[in-house]
Amino acid sequence: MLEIKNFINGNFVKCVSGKTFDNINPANNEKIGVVYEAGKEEVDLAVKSAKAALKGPWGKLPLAERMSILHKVADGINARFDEFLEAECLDTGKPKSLASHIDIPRGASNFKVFADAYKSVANESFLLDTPDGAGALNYSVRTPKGVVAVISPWNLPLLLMTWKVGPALACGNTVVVKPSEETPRTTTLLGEVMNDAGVPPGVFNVVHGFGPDSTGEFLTTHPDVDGITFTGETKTGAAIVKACADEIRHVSFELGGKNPAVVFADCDMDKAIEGTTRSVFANCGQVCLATERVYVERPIFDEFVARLKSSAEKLKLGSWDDESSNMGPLISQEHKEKVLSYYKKAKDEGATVVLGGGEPKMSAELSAGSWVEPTIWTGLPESATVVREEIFGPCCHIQPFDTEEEAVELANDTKYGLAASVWTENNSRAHRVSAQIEAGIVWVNSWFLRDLRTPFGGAKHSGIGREGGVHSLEFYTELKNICIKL
Ligand code: NAD
Ligand code: 6OD
Repeated sequence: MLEIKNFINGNFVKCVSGKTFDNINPANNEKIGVVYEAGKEEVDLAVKSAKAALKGPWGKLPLAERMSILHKVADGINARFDEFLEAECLDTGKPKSLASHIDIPRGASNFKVFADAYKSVANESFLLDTPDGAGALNYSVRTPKGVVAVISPWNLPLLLMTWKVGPALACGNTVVVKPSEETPRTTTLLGEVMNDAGVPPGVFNVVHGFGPDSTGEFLTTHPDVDGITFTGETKTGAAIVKACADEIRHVSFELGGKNPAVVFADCDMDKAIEGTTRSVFANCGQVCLATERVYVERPIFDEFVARLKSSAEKLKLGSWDDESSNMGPLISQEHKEKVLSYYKKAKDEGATVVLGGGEPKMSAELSAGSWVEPTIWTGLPESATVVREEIFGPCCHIQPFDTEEEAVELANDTKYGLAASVWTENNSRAHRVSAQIEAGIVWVNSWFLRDLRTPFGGAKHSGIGREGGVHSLEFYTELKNICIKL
């Protein structure tokens, strides 16, 4: 049985309490490893190691050397691509067709992109007139924030963790990462890659465990943590803010969503169906950017519903290593119960079930797994529970609309503001509608098309701050102005 340990100061360690929890494969609900749960003592050791490493070799490395080490980290992930792939797929159940195209390559490129981006970032300077005529020179410099706590979710474990660790290390910080308890493997494997790449001990640390009253809370309340970057549920974000309020912790939050797709009658229907099939069902709907509300202009409503149904019917649920499978299970039995409770609620509240709505029949080896059917509803009012709450499953509700104004209003009628997709071949409309949608990112005629130089984050309840490209500098560095009287 695989033992998954904490990674502290360059070493893999168990924990003084000896406390463990199970690592489960959600495709068949079988135990595939044991994870050592970090208590207060291990979290303290990890934070202290990170603090010491800031003052040690990492803090003193010339920029070019730091960036070259981060390139080696990316190369190290790619060199062990198959190991990362298997670890990610066993933890999540996701098909390798998905993880080999998205999760693992992005995990590697998150190090290269930020290392390259920060080599040539300019800072501002201003000459100030002074009464004596000699003037003063102001210029800004950026210094690392310090010890950064990275708390990551289970849906895209390596991708979302490295999306934060990459820029944090590129900016000269050190990190203590707490991956989701559901998906500890790839973060742990990254410890080996860090050692091989020559990352000094203490720069990258991993502590395993849960949230409240466990590793996550011990980390976010540790007095030597300088900033917390978190991806996860909105209510967890709120709990973290409360837990670290007394210490005035800097936070960067990427939170939940209830993302709309707006499909106009002038769209290219083939593209809209292909894109919406991905945006609703990819990763079994467990993508924060996923579409759960689809608004379709009335003249094409019936055709769109019929075609999305037929496209979703072609999805093939199966084991991660089945080359033909393109949909995995949900992350856990607990999440399956949650998603199925929404499926039931949709029926109770009067939905027309266009597709799915229950549990699929799987083969004997997979029958104990966390599988649910891809599901499409129509006919619910906007007040229905499944139209308002984030489900994080492979499902959507489709609603007709009559005017552009109505479409924008419907899209914005949510407390969330993470992402949206607009499907139209009318360029003016694309600009006009995108500008009015309250979201951190609006895709036109595409979905999850990522340029890592661009700002990424959520409006409203979907987050605090933006990361990506130079925007990550705002969180991962302290910007200081130096004023020299001439
Ligand atoms: P979650 O909030 O349950 O857990 C995320 C992480 O926080 C885990 O590591 C967990 O152990 C930890 N945690 C939980 N409670 C904590 C506490 N009190 N203190 C410290 N740490 C704590 O989220 P999840 O279920 O892992 O992920 C799904 C959610 O994440 C969805 O809501 C989804 O929309 C959101 N998400 C958002 C983005 C984004 O970019 N905006 C990306 C991915 C996922
Ligand atoms: O692509 C990214 O950088 C990113 N943060 C994606 C988030 C996906 C949410 O599940």
